Amino acid sequence: MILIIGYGSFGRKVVNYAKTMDKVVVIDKNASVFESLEKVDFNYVVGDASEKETLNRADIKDADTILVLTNKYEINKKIAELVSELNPKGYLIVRGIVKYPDLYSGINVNKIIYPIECAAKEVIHEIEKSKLRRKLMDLEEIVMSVKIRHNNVSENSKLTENHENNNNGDNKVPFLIVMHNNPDPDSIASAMALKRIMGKWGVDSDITYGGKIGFDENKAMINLLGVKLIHIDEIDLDDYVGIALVDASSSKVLPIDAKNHKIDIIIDHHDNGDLIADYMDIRSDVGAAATILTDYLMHLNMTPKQDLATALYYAICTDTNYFKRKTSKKDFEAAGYLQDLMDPKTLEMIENPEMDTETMEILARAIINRKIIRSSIALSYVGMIKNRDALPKAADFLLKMEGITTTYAFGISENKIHISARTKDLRIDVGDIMKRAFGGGGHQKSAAASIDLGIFESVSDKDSLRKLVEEAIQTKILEVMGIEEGGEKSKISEQ
Ligand SMILES: [Mn+2]
Repeated sequence: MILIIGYGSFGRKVVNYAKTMDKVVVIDKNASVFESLEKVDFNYVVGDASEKETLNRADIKDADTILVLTNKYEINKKIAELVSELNPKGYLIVRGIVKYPDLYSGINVNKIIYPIECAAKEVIHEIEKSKLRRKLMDLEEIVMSVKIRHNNVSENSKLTENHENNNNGDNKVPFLIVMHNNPDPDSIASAMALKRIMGKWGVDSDITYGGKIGFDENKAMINLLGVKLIHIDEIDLDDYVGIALVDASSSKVLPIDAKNHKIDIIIDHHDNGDLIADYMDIRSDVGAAATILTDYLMHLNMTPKQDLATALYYAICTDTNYFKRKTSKKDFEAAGYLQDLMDPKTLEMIENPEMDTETMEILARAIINRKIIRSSIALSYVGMIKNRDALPKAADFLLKMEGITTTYAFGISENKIHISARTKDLRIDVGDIMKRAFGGGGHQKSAAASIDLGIFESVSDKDSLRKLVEEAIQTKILEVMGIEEGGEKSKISEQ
């Protein structure tokens, strides 16, 4: 039972909602407030709730929740004192006043609510919404202005068709959406969403990237969701009128010379940016750019289709490391919204992509070739590799072995020795080790380095090369880790 004390304008509202949830009993000392009602579909008691007798008449002991909502604060306090005495187990909610923050001190109150504050918060929420609405209007305006520029270029090129015209305007696409080098799921999903939004406004766009699509998960994401990406090497920037950046605002991570190019749109969540654009939405408080774009879709009433919802959801998951890294309320909101729209089966396939044979072979070689030092460090030379992404996987894989807490996997690709290191030992900083040993870098838990093959390049015999590389890398790593090889040698075993 819910007991509500005070049937004024506020109490009335609360009663309307509460009676859909449970049996409601209302107390008010003014009988006329009930008389004016056409239909009374709750129980009520007329009387002064600051008196025990009235509370007992309302069966105070049966109440699970008691709300004290009159607008007389001194009276509320009196009632609250009495209620907590008569029904100490009930959940007591009282109406507070900001002016007297200590009004209920010493009383066992579960929750104090401030109706005016609540209303003010709602107003703020609406202001935020109106700000975003305004922002999206700006975005649309800029997108449309690029479309107009694009139409003009097309017209002009038609007029000059007979002249030595090198750029046929008909081939031009209004927008190029540029992702950062080696794009991750967040940049891919954000680009997809922006392309969809522009499409809704009738503006075409292409998505481009530099570097390469690493990780099998990212490749699976692109293949399974049918995302069309064009490598920057196949792009002529002159074919585009407008440029938009997603998940990036720093010229250092982009495949184009962004500093010497007009940028129209930047949507990002990194705060290290050095670029400016006509439209900028950089929110460093959110965990993923996909959160910002999901916010856009929600406000534009554009419910994302399954493919886009899956991409955005996966993007938020990976950028926040499944909500373990910096995750804001906005990220949770966006993920919650997308969860109902995405396809869990596709997500499962993206998260667990089929492994290619080469990677599998390299994992196998990492296991077979491993050398265990001090029974917790695994070093493994995997030989020649075509796909360098297999190395970090091999290092991860070795870390799964019983008793192993630090791993180094290394192999040769394009005249370089590449090394990937992992550790779950908090006392070991592999980022620092890779840096000191080979000038590489990374974090405490994971790091990598590459060094020139140098004089080893001339060694043609596979076995000799293997011995030389193994010896050199191992010696250097152990030296930097402060492990004396001589004294330890007996402990090195080829299990
Ligand atoms: Mn991101």
